[in-house]
Amino acid sequence: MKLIIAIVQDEDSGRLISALMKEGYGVTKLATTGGFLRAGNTTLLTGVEDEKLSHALEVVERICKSRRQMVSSGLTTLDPTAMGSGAMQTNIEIMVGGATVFVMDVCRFSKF
Ligand code: 2BA
Repeated sequence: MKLIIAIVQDEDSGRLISALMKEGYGVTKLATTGGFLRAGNTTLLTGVEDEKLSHALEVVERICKSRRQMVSSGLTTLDPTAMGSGAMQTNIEIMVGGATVFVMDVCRFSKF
């Protein structure tokens, strides 16, 4: 058995949960926060039999879209040592998603 840990954008999470459950997978949703953007994202836990892993990952790949996002490089202006140094706050474009996925071996699965 494998545990899929999929970090996805909030916008995709509802459709992904529905699609996974429709295909018969169990899903647990966690509200998480990305370290870089400090913004909310969603982490889904899905335990799957080894032979279903590829199919489950195909569902994740089909649903989760990458999106361009503008972020402020405002850290420079929050840095007090930068005050008066002429440091400018600029916007940079990054690509977020579709999904960041970790697959782990499950040594034991129990329901009590
Ligand atoms: P965040 O850490 O908020 O990152 C959001 C997006 O910001 C990333 O999208 C990436 O495009 C960009 N980014 C992250 N760190 C950067 C940096 N040092 N410089 C420039 N741009 C940077 P994704 O790569 O699609 O990641 C989406 C979310 O997945 C991340 O949100 C984080 O919550 C998670 N994630 C990504 N890689 C991870 C890893 N190796 N371990 C744990 N979580 C991870």
